[in-house]
Amino acid sequence: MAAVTKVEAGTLPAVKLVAADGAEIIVALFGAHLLSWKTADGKERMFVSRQSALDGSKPIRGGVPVIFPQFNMRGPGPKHGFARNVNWRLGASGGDGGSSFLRFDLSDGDLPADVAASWPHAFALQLRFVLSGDSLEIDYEVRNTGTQEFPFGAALHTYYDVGQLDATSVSGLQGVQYENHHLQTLVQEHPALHFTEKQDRLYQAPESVTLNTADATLRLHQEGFSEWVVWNPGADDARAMNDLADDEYLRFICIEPARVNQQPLAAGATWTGRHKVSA
Ligand code: TA6
Repeated sequence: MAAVTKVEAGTLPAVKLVAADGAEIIVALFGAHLLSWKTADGKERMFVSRQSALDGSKPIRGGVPVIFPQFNMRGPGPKHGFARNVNWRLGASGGDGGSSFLRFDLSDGDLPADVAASWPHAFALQLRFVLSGDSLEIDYEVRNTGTQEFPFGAALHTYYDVGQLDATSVSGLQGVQYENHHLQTLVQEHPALHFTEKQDRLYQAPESVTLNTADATLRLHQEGFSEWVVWNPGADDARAMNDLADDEYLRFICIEPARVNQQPLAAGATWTGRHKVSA
């Protein structure tokens, strides 16, 4: 039987799900933010900075920030949107022998007045974290509950604990077009992407890529999104970030299923994105 308990992360209320096989996740209500995913062997798969705020004063540095309604500065609102900065509700939880889940909800009625005023649309978001064996699936749903279309971008800004950056690579991107942080459009030549300097790339998404680290291989699969964003800040950007210790960029990379450009969602319509990570 799966067990669901209330826990605290820093001062943030969070929910812990332990599956029948011992795999577990911890999700903060602030941002419906996944803070930890341990497979049944006890191995932590997510990275969270030891300097991250865990008190609701700013976004959490690590885990899985939920991006909505804009990616980075690709929209008129705050960087990466507001969904990672507000409290969600635990909507449901459960499990049947093989898999177990937590579901979090956020709709316009949950927003603080200033946020609601800055984004005056009727919407309902759902995020479902499903554990089954050595896989974690995150199902992301955006519903337009209003009478007019709205534009949105979205992402699951996943920070993986890679242990050792210089032993890490991402494969499955050979021949795929990407835009780098100098806004150049290029095609990846090499079978594997290594991390010897800052990387901030938007790839036209193949459905699956593989993350290879010194001691693990993770298969990442996405549906419904349009890009993979691959990011590591490198030494200089890391030094400039006050919620990341100077050496911590050596411990993580982000690989994010994303819909980087805001695109319209018609009144009454629903968009779904799925991200499955298999160890
Ligand atoms: O997804 C990569 C990215 O857009 C980078 O450009 C970098 O800024 C990163 O997100 C982190 O953004 P944050 O607002 O969390 O500092």
